[in-house]
This record gives sequence, structure tokens and C-alpha cells, in this order.
Amino acid sequence: MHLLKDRGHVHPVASEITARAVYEDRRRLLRALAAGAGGAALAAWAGREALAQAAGPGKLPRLAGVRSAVSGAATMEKATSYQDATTYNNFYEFGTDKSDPARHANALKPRPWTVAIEGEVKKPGPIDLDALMKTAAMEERIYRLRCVEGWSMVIPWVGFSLAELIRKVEPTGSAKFVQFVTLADDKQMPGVRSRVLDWPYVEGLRMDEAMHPLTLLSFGMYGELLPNQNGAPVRLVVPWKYGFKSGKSIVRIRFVDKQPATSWEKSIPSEYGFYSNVNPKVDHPRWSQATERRIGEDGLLAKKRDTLMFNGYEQQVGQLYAGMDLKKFY
Ligand SMILES: Nc1nc2c(c(=O)[nH]1)N[C@H]1C(S)=C(S)[C@@H](COP(=O)(O)O)O[C@H]1N2
Ligand SMILES: [Mo]
Repeated sequence: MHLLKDRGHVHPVASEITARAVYEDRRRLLRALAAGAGGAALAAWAGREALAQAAGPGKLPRLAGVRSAVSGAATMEKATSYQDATTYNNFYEFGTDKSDPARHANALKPRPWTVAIEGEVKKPGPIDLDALMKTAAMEERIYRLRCVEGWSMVIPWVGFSLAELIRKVEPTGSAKFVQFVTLADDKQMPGVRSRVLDWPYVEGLRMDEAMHPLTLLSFGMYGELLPNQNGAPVRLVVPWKYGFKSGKSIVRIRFVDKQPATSWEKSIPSEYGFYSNVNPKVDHPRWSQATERRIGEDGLLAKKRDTLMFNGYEQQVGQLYAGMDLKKFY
């Protein structure tokens, strides 16, 4: 993340084809809401069993019967192009350059795959990926993801709230945090041979953050299975936190009683905290977090966008941090 400079990578202008229909639909809904016809519009929206329409290039299997989540209407922005979202990535297990994951992640075998449920739960044990995917109905949710380095994307993710899984495995009263452990296999992941981080990549959430409905356990994007470079076969998307909280290629979900170690905090504690909520008012020690560049839309000379508190999800998640000093708990 902080180790490499952006090499002046020039992003192509986003193509117009992405998620056009979905975007238009949502715009219509928003206009109806603004005009006061909210209830009726929302009912019509939900009633038509809206199927997700954002389309990938058809390289990977499409996920069937994915619903467009009404909650996804919160982000009405145009999705980043599939091309950009799959070629400009952070996934250090495949290298530290933004183009490394797209080049090397084809070595990853996302099937067969199991996720181990461990720790303070009444129903621990391994869950096979296919069973895991049937935990709840898949939804498409268009979320922004803001990297701590200053770039952001808008991606139509497919998955369901992590809370659906957590309820099924029944955490005990001692479960206060959830730790996510991701794959570290040097046979599939060349970057794991470098010492850039202490592998495996680990991340964590407080229990109420993990249970928040916005926290998505994701299996796909643009209507298709996740490409390897974006975290196949299963990753987290925590849209109000910096991107590194959204661990990719998860193999263990551990319920614990104490705040767990996380990779970036272990690596550079003076720069990365456990919470890592997107906050334009709290600078990274070496750079400002006040603005961001939307990948694919903003050329290098274009004006940056203002970064929003909690990445624009303040209304939904601000309450989780009521009374906390966000400068101290960054
Ligand atoms: N296992 C693992 N997960 C990871 C990372 C990583 O290096 N390894 N990088 C994180 C960072 S810094 C970001 S910004 C997001 C990027 O997700 P994307 O490539 O799908 O946009 O993944 C996060 N998840
Ligand atoms: Mo990131």
C-alpha cells in the first residue's frame, strides 16, 4: 500500500456499457423519491423482483437469481468499468504492483474451497463453499470501496450480509470480535514468498460491525463469480472502511473475545489502526485523506473528489461509533 508509488498509471476512460440499465433504474427511483412518490416507487421496485443487471464480460459463470437490493439504491453512481476494477488491484499475495494480481492470480484455484468457522460459536466447523453460498439469497449491492492510498471504485458486488452467516453459526456470549484469515499458499500465490507482510493476511471487525447489514460477504461482482484478483471465491466488503479491511480469499472466520491482530496494524502500528473507518478529517501520517481519485473516471489532471465521512455511509453506520474519539481510534 504505502510501499510503492503509483507509477503514473493512466486509467482509460470508463466505458459507457457498465450497469447502464441498473443505473437508469435507480435514477428513476431516486427521482420518484424526490417527488414524494417514495412509497409507491419503492413498492414497485421491490415488487418486480428486480434481478440484477450489471454485467461482466461473460468470462466467468453468472450467478443465478441475484436480486437488486433496495438498500443498494444508496449509491446511485455509475459503476467502475469491469476492465478497471479487475486490472488495478491490491492483493499482495500476488505482488505489490497494482497490475500484479491480474497477471498472477490465475494460479489461484478457488474450488474446491472450505471456510472454517472457529472459536466462540455453538456451531463451529468447516463449511464447503457451495453450502456457504446457499446461506442466504444473493443480492447485488453497488458499493464504493475507498483504498487508503487515495483511489476509489464503485462496484456492483454480489453476496449477502455477513450477519446471515453469523446468525447461523450462533456466536456465544464471549464473541466480541470476528477475525478473518485469508489464504497464504506460496504454491498458488507468488507474493507470499516475499516478506512484505506477515502471512496470512488477517483482518478483523468488532461484532456489531460484522453484524451490520451493510457488511457484505461477497462471492461475485458484475453478476458473475469473483475474478481471482478481486478475492475469489469469497471476500468481505466493508464499504465504510478503508479497502484493506475487506479481506480477500477468506479461509477462516474466527470468533474471539479480544480485539484481534490485523495485518496492517501489525506491520506499521503508527500508521494503521484497527478501525480504519474512512475519515477525511483524519490524515494518514504521511498523506491527506481528504480527497480521492475515482479509478477510470478521473484523469490524472482531473479534479479529485472530496472523500466522504464513513465513505458516504455515515447515516447507516455513524451510530456504531457514537461517543468514540475517531482521531484516537483511527
Ligand atoms: N488477502 C488480501 N486481501 C486484501 C488485500 C491483500 O493484499 N490481501 N488488499 C486489500 C486492499 S489494500 C484493498 S484496497 C482491497 C482492494 O480490493 P479490489 O482489488 O477488489 O478493489 O482489497 C483488500 N483485501
Ligand atoms: Mo487499499
